[in-house]
Amino acid sequence: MARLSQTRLTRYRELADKGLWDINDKDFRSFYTRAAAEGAELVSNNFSAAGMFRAPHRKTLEGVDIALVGIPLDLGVPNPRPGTRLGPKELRYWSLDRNLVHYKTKVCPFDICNIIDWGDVEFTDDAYNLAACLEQIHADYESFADRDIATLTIGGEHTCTYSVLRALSREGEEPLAVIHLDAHGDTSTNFGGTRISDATLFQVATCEGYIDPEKTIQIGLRGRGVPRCDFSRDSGMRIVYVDELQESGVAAIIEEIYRTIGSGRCYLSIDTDVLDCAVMPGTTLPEPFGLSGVEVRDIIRGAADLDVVGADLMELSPPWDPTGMSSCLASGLAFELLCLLAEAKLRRNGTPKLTHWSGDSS
Ligand SMILES: [Mn+2]
Repeated sequence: MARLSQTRLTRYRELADKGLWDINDKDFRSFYTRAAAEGAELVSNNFSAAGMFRAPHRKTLEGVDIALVGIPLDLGVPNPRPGTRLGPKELRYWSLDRNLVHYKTKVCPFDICNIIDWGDVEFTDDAYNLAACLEQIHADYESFADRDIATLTIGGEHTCTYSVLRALSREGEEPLAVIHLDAHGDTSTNFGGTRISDATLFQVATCEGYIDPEKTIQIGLRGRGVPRCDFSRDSGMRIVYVDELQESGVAAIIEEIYRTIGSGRCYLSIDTDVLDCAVMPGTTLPEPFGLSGVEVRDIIRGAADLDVVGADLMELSPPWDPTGMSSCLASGLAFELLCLLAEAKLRRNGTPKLTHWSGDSS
């Protein structure tokens, strides 16, 4: 049997004889070496040790740039596919399998911003009452907005985004511009007999003055969402049906995003059902003929020059995702969102700040 020469075997064995983080890639090596030295849990899947994307668990908000937040809610989901309340838990699990340095851009969010895993919004009192839950979300997100903390939210039904937009909207400031990726417009009226739901939130947010419909672009609409887009169209939102994206390509749609959003503060909201049902069965209202994971990824990357002050990934529904691959894909998109938020926050801050694992762990 042919064997490699002893000289080559010796060389390969020397190359392989490295410490865990002693990796050639200097960006990767420097971050992981620092985080390990600070006591970050970089290997184990123990949630008590490692937060979402291995961020430190913190409740204190002083000096924080970005909070990772779960909203485990599906109280307002009327169809027979509940389960989004389990979205944050499953995304946390899959987030531990992602690199923390972007493999392509070399961006490490934790080396440019102070990032915490704040945990989940807790619904203790009035947990059966959707309106009360939305008030709880609003109260928590006001504490982030008061400190200019950008949030990456993992849902949870899309209704929750209403409370986030409400908290981000400030007296005396322009209403937010919105990039909204979804199979549905979510601008219906009184759908299912309630004013605020995952079918109406962008209409209500418009009518209450939180978002500017003329600076809102809805991407990926199709199927049962199409006949319910009257308010989107009539109020001046830019609607990109999935067919337009698939015919003209992501680059052309990114140009439309910049043209619609302009240079002001904007929010990026992704409903997981914008993805094709074949790659995203784990969502409340799956729709055929949707976007690929790569298309959604490239839209997120394409938004890199916008002033994004918050982002979310909603409607992830693990009970309908028996292989876990919907959540795996969602975790990859969530990391792209984290990089996007961190770079936008760095521009607003002016100078980089570090995430620290050592020190205060309250
Ligand atoms: Mn939606």
